[in-house]
Amino acid sequence: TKPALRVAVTGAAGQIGYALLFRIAAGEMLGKDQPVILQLLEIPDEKAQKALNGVIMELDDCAFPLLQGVTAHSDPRTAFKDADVALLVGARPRGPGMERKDLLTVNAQIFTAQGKALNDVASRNVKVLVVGNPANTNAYIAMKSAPDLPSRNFTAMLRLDHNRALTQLAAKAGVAVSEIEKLIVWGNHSPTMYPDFRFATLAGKPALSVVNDDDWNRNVFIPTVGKRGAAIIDARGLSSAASAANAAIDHVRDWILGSNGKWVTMGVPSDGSYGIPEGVIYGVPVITKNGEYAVVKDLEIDAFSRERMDFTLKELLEERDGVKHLL
Ligand code: NAX
Repeated sequence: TKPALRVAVTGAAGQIGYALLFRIAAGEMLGKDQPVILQLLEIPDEKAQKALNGVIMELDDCAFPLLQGVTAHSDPRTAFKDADVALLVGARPRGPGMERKDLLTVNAQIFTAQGKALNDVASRNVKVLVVGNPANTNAYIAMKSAPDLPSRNFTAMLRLDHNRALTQLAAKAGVAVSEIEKLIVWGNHSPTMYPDFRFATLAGKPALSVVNDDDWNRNVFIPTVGKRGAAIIDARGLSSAASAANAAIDHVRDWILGSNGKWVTMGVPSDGSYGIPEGVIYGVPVITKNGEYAVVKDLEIDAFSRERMDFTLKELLEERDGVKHLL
């Protein structure tokens, strides 16, 4: 059998953690033949640690054949030790009366510390996925705080937005989600993101030949995908958890095991293509193979798309400027 991979998960006692850990332990993220060790981080707070212990008791009670160990941590320097994969889910949510600027600042402190810890103790090829919001900027901060690790290994989660867009397009076109390829969500994981189906195919046919409805694109598709997080909170009274965990699994599984030639969306540090300044963590189409991703290049960007892509970029640059003095 293969040697176990170490998967660190932060915010492990939170609601996404609860929807995520059991699926990782069941082999849904790294493969049904891949043993795993879970290294779980929570804040030192007594209640959080007690809740984390309860989650571990339930993991124990599943007797997962692939789960070779689980440890609880309150310090990122022990949680990230030798980690092969790090899922940074825990973050400070916006509290009452908190400005966006304050949110950026408290999270910058968390992700600076976690980036440094990854830099010092994780596997030299650790693959990092940031889920905790503001995800792109948190990933940027962690990347900047880990100069000894490859920047390309720091990614942010746009996959939930990608999956949401797949379902909206499938419903409009009357096809199965599995028949859609080449969908993209550009930019920031925020309502400014730009879901783009100009290159998509439906069962091999250009999506634009089936769904040629500019009004639907502008006034239904883009806002529905962009505001889906808020719609879930409104309906459930809680933010997306199972679908977020599912997207995290999709993201890491495809990154490590490959996307079989299909396009998937990942937030990755820009290499300068599409006019996105180098290093900005931006959602782009990628194809993954053998543990690496390659950005799909040279797609034509029309005037409407340029405008949308610059709009979401502007927000990311503002977030970056807001934390510059802390890095
Ligand atoms: P919860 O509040 O249920 O859980 C978060 C957990 O993280 C808590 O148990 C908390 O104690 C812990 N935590 C906070 N700071 C920590 C730190 N410094 N180290 C370790 N643990 C820490 O939130 P949940 O619903 O699980 O959501 C987690 C994050 O995902 C939030 O920031 C949320 O905004 C973000 N999301 C991101 C999505 C995306 O697509 N990128 C979608 C879903 C979700 O909204």
